[in-house]
Amino acid sequence: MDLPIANYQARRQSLQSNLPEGFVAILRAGELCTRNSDCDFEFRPNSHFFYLTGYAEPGAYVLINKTQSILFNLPKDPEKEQWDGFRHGVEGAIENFAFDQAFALDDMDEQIIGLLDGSQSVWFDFSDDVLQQQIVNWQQSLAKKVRQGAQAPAQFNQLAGLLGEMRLIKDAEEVALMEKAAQISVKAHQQAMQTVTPGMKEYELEAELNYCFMKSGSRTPAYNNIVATGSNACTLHYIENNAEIKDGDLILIDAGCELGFYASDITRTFPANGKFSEPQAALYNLVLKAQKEAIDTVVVGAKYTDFHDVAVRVLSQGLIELGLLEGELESVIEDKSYRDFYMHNTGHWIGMDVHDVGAYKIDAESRPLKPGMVVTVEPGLYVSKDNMKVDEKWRGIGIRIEDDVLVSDEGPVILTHGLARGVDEIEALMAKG
Ligand SMILES: [Mn+2]
Repeated sequence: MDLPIANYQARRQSLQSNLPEGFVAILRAGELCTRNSDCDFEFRPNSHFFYLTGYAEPGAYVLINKTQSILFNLPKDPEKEQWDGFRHGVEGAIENFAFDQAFALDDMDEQIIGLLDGSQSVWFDFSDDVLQQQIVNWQQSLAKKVRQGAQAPAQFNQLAGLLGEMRLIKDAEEVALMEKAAQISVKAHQQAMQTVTPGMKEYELEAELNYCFMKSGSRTPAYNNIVATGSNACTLHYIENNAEIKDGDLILIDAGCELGFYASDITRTFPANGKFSEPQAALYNLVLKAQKEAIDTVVVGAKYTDFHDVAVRVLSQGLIELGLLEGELESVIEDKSYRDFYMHNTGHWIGMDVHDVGAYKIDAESRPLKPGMVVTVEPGLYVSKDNMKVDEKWRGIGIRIEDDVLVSDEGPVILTHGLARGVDEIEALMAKG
């Protein structure tokens, strides 16, 4: 499900043409992480690293300079591979991944120190402390050899900013992959809606999601599944998923699969017994109105913050009309009293990471949307069960509706299309279950 190797090669070439003479960029896939004893967590390579290499083995490093890209990886070792699985090895890295050179990890220190000699600047992700320390060590080893004629690079530059900008704009193949991931997640949400019955545990619905993801070609969710029944939905990152689903509850599911290292991210909220109560439907319809108007604002040239502002305006107006907030619309927005019910932003970039890279502001200003950007649009309302300021009928209701939206010259494109959103649509889908 990965992209063609030529795509990763083209990204490295793009980096080579965008960075100055004498640059050296270094990235790493990351190491296996112990769960306990000799059992590891499932490995997923660092997204920046994978974006430039297409290479998913743990422990690997890549060095890119003006003229070549060099991979450092685990060498072939039949005995180790018998236990831990296939390795591409040094030859395989060159043959199958189009690197100019490759070396075994054991040779990395010596090779990198040699490659840094005479270079001007080293580019890496400053958030990676381990890599940062290694780079300082390599640079220092070289600096000790100046009297023998070595020339150590004197500049360190943040690579993450440039890669963030590259990854922010998705090409057609990336969009196609993201739409595929989105459509698997659509199926999983449909399955969950059609399977639920009061009395189930939240994790039983989570099982439906994971089953559907994996049966459809995805190896893993893109983030921890949220299956929150009743007032659990008011905990924004609820992942315990072990409560019993009660008749009359709304269930909020925020879940999306990862496919080819690209994420999808969907939230739906639906009634456990298949029928929204009147107060549930009133708040639901308000969130839906906010989502629809926000999505209409995801257009080329709009500011990134515009769709959030639209959602806040619609939600605030509705909260006043339903009697949950008092006062004039402008003052509710101004004094942020809507935040008692809506305390998060309306979306985020999405790509290889569910909360994807790329700056939200340029020169302290919210940036304009461009074709190829993908955002989530996810307004919600959360009425604490302990909120004594509102009528009892609203308490404990948590609702969010989230879709993934591509910015395009033809207007907003919902990649998560086809999933029931309206009250009638959801009830009809659940009745068929
Ligand atoms: Mn999201």
